[in-house]
Formats: sequence, structure tokens, C-alpha cells
Amino acid sequence: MENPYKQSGDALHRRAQEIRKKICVMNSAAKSGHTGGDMSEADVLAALYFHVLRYEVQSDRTVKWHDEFILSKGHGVGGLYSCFAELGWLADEELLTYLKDGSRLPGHPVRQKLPSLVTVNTGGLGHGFPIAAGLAMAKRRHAANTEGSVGRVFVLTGDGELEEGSNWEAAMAAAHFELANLVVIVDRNRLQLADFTHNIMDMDPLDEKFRAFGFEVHDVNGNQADAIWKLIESLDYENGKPKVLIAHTIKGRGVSFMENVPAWHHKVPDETQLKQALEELDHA
Ligand SMILES: Cc1ncc(C[n+]2csc(CCOP(=O)(O)OP(=O)(O)O)c2C)c(N)n1
Ligand SMILES: [Mg+2]
Repeated sequence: MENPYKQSGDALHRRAQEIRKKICVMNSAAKSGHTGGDMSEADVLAALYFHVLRYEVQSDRTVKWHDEFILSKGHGVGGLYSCFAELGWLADEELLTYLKDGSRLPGHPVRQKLPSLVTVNTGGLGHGFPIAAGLAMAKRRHAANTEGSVGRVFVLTGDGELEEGSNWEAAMAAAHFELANLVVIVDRNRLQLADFTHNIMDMDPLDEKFRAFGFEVHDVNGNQADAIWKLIESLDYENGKPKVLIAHTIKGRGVSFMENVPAWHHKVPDETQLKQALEELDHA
């Protein structure tokens, strides 16, 4: 099974920008959402869904996954819904139901609302990575039992999220069980809810921490979709080592007045700001 798109270059970059435009429109309409974190992860999502992840859209429009993705930073669900809309799995009009009563699009990903699209319900930070480790182990066993190829598991965590101790228990286990098919991607935007991570809980040197836990560590420009898929395609998934990609990103990426501004964690654009945001995103 392959990725059905395998997009790269400008086409892939435009996907990320379209995802960002949808985020701005959706959050603005809902008058709520986590705009900054949605925007920082857009290139990672574009690289994964439009190039890396191996899946098949079946005739009944459900998706069969060979690889899996877990959005551990579940508050970044606006990015995920917008990516689903860019894939044609959700209509743009449905994005406007975000956070409304009865909508399939609540404020965190819910599998029961979007079966086959959402792998695991997240939102309480610190759970996606441990679940991803278990899933990576299950995929390896399944492949051994069926003599099939091993599916990979990708999990996106926030950098603030890594303050949750459960992540480090999962890291220890992932290395111990040699989960070479597990790829943790850290959205390293250096901001969390209210301030910069180094003011709240400094976690540098993050690379050395992961290395000490037994991970293979890679740094990547997390706002460059081509750099992300190229790195992922270059990895050895049979070397017994779980991987972490420290994806250096900018929170609010793509819109000048949102970038690196802590308040945009939970702010949404008003009408004038939305117009400017869409213009900037169209021209970059
Ligand atoms: C266990 C838990 N504690 C607190 C929160 C509230 N919360 C939502 S987002 C957030 C900040 C997350 O920062 P980070 O992981 O860096 O995400 P990003 O910068 O990508 O938005 C917090 C504390 C939560 N969702 N779960
Ligand atoms: Mg962050």
C-alpha cells in the first residue's frame, strides 16, 4: 500500500497553505480554536497525509490504514479537520460547524464522530505518545503473524506537552521494545499555552534527552513539508530504534501578526484579521 498522493515541492506547499486558510476561516467562524498550534503543524500534516502515510480510500469512502497517525496535541484538531477537508474527506461547509452542538467536529479529535479518520481520541495531553508506542508494538506483532510488512506509527506531540511524565515512560518503553516503526514528531514551536517553554519548563537539550532514552534523533525544519517527507523516507525502520523528529516550527506560522505571539495560542481572527491572513497565505 502506498500514499495515494505523493505530492512534493510547490504543490505540497500549497496544500499546507490551503490547510492554513481553512484553519483561519474555521476558527474565525467558530470564534474559538487553537489557531497558533493549528498553524504550526500544517506542514507536518501536509507531508504526512499527502506524501508519507500509506492508506487506501475504499469504495465506501472509509479509509484503510497501513500506517497510522495520532495527533497527541489534540487541541490542534483545527489543523487536522482542515487537512481532512483538503483531502476531500470533509466538506468546507462542514468545517463551519466546528464546535457547534451536534457537529461531528468537536474541540478535540473523537473517533466515534469521525470513524476511520481519527485513530485515537486525544485532548488530555500526554496520552498520544504512549498509545502510539503500544500501537507500534501491535503492528509489529501483526506483521509477524501475517507475514506482512510492518506498519509505521507517527505521533505528533506539542513541546509543552512533553512536560507530561507519561511521555517519558513511553519513551523508555519504546526504546526497550526496540520500536523502530515508531516516529514521534515534536512540534517544537517553543511556545505553550501562555508563554515560551523556556520560561515555564525549560526542556533543552531536548535532543540529548531523547538520545539518552534510546531514540534516534533528527532535527528538521517543521515548516518545510519537503524537508519532512524527505527525512521520513530516509529513515531505517528495521534498525531497532524508535525515532524522534524535532520539528522546528513557528507557532502561528504563515500569518505575520500571529507568528511567535503567545496570545495566538487560543486567539482567533476577527473579520479584518481574517482578510489579511488569507491574503498573506495566498502570497507565500
Ligand atoms: C493534561 C492536560 N493539561 C492541560 C491541558 C490544557 N492545554 C491545552 S493546550 C496546552 C498547551 C500545549 O502546548 P504545546 O504542547 O506546546 O502545544 P502547541 O504549542 O503546539 O499548541 C494546554 C496546557 C490539556 N489539554 N491537557
Ligand atoms: Mg508548543
